[in-house]
Amino acid sequence: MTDEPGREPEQRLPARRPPSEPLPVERFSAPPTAHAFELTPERAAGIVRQSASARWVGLLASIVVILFIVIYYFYELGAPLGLSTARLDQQKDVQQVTAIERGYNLYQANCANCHGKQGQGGIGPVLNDDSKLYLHLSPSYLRTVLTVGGRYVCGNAKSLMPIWSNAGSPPGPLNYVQINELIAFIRSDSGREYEVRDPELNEPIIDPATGKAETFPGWYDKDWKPSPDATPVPACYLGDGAGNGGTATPPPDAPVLEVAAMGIAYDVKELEASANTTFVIHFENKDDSIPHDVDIRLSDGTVVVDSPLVTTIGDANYVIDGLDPGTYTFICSVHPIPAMTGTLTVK
Ligand code: HEC
Ligand SMILES: [Cu+2]
Repeated sequence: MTDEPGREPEQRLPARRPPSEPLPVERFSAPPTAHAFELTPERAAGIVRQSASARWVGLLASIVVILFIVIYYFYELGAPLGLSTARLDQQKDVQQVTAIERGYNLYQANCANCHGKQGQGGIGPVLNDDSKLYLHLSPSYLRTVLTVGGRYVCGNAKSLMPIWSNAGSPPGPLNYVQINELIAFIRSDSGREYEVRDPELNEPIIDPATGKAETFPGWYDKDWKPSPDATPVPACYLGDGAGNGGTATPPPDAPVLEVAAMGIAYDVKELEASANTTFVIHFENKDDSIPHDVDIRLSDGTVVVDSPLVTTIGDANYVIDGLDPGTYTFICSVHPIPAMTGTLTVK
């Protein structure tokens, strides 16, 4: 509505009515029963019934409130006997899983070409190994190696492994969060499967053949304990004998077994030796800049012979004093993978 300027806006009050005759006042009267004070038995019973049901309502309401408090308490803090986990812990777990799944993608993009898709080793040493994850590859050690670079591992100034963290000098390509995600992935629970996620969309990658999300297992077995007589993992993966292979001169008449390594694989799977007789393993490394060796272990992992590494193309004679009869494993300590594992039978 538009008001013309200068004019008072119309007052919208109810229109006045002419005063009317006062209404005749009606008077009510109650029947005499309403004035009676005594209760009939039926009414008395009715009142008792009413108040009883009011108490019931009150009781039920209290029960509902108490149940709510109890249920909410357990919902927040977790039910007893491990029936459910606390909501806060659930949230933490979700965040941890997210970090691991991102760490997986970072690892595949930056590390897998040297350390292997499953961390089995390659140009770089094995990472996915119980005995290494147990103490050696601790979160703080991983952080240091990724900040200082590969030279921290064995003091090799020309290490192939660059600095990864942008906190290093010179700064690497990965930020603090990404380093944490890598560490979370390397130390992820080996008893669990995690989803492979598209790095860009952050959605699970569905395998068209099965219709299921692709998964990967964690690496770190929290329950793993080294056997009591196991040798601890050396600080430097090249071991104490870091060098260029065996130096011992074999006795002239000792039998010689030939083993070669190429493409991170041995060329033989089976070796045979006579019991209690000194023999020689002539080992030839054909992989440029990839260290290998031939250690001899029992089936439970106990090291019987710890041979020095041949760190690049070259060869070595490992002289082995007579062994007891039995079946042994010969294995590369840098790459304890099936391709670098074989059986030595001593008869
Ligand atoms: C160019 C190859 C290369 C790439 C890529 C690479 N590394 Fe390495 N890494 C090495 C080498 C070689 C060593 C051994 C250090 C040395 O003596 O030079 C090593 C050592 C390590 C070690 C120490 C292992 C031990 O036994 O102490 C860790 C941990 C490691 N790398 C993690 C990573 C992670 C995580 C990434 C990805 C962000 C990565 N590396 C990428 C080559 C590589
Ligand atoms: Cu090897």
